[in-house]
Amino acid sequence: MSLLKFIDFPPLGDERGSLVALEGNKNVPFTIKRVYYIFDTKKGVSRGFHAHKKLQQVVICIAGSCRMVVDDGATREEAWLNSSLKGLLINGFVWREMHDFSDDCILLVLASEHYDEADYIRNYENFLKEVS
Ligand code: T46
Repeated sequence: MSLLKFIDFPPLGDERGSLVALEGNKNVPFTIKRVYYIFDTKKGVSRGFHAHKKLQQVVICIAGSCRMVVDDGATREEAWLNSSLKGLLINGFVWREMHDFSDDCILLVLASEHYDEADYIRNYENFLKEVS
């Protein structure tokens, strides 16, 4: 089974334009406790390089594009995020990296938990030990 679990968010648009609604426990499969966005990432910079233990997140690229890598310790997969109509669901114990941000990239992230640095695994060797 692929690690790349995309959720479709059909636009509720009309002749004026488009709108997407994100609702916890409806089209987002958890209660949303935190929302953050990543923008203005500098040229050539990659982000992420960590996993979470408990946290679930949905990552939506609402402008521009970037390349997302996900890795469960056995399989590594990647996909371009470039649509505001698709969210990538990332569950616990998945290593993630974000590369090749376009200048205009904005990633909107919905998270199942409040920020907790203790939930991060920021070292890849430790991550492999935890998942093995
Ligand atoms: C993830 C990817 C997609 C906070 O204080 N509160 C927050 O809610 C977050 C997310 C971060 N921070 C602080 C911690 C760091 O000092 O903001 C700084 C940058 O965070 P970090 O280096 O973890 O950012 P990214 O872009 O590497 O990763 C983030 C999320 O942390 C992570 O959960 O999955 O985006």
